[in-house]
Amino acid sequence: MSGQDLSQFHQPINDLFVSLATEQAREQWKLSEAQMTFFHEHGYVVGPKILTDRQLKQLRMELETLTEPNHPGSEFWYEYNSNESPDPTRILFHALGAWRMTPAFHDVLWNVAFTTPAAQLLGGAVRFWHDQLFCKPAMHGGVVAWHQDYSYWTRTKPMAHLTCWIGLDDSTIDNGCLHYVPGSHHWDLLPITGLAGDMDAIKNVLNSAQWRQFQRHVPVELKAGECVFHHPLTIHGSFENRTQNPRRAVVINSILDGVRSESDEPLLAGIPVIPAGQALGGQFFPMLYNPAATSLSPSAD
Ligand SMILES: O=C(O)CCC(=O)C(=O)O
Repeated sequence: MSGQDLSQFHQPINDLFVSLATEQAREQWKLSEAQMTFFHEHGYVVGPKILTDRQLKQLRMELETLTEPNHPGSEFWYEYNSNESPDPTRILFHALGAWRMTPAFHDVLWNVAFTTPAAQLLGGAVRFWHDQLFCKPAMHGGVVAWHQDYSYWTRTKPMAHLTCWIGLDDSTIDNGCLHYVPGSHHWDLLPITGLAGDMDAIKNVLNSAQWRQFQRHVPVELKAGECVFHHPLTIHGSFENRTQNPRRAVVINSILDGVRSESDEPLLAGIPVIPAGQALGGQFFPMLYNPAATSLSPSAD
């Protein structure tokens, strides 16, 4: 069923999120020096609560429509897996491209509460790479196996990428919150061992020192609307949802402006090629925030 492709709009459509703010107003969203140090040391850092209850409610409502396979605009997904897990009794809903279909998933990209810390962690202008939805239904939600995000993104260079994971529900050890291997962002890039299904597959590609470090992985429990940022090499994964409620999340993957295509194939399914060597930009990779642009008007591409 056809809908409007919201990727043609490079600023928010509604006023649910604040997208423009003075430097002074952005202060409240900035990570402290201690948080920045923690990120550089451990490869992840818990950020602020970046969604209000009203925003959460709207995102959850839109998510419900997006999980119906033939909803309006479903032709715009880059990837859509009602269950990415190989086990039909363990469900992992995983989809890329929601920003093109519904207003809140579109507008959340420009949320100052996200763009401000993202610019600090990237060290400059924040450009959009893609979004992801990860949802584990009540009682039988599947795992997200241990991985490094950049192993899926080597078609873009240099590695100057950032992931922001935002809970749409409280995430806990019991419902399958994220776990990180602190310090693993200093490791080399490991081979892909699969995204859904096998939590043990990672063992096959770790050396003995990495295996020892891996066993010290830590859970990050968050309240709904809170976020955690991680480095593109930080090993992370999440276990099953064993609770009576869903565990849903939206992920914003961003890049430092200037990251280039490394491929003459489409970088995401169904979009035009950005030839190798050319910086990402245009309709599908909008600028989200450029701290060097002083104006309060929306930034141009
Ligand atoms: O939501 C999850 O459990 C996994 C998220 C993830 O792997 C990611 O954000 O890269």
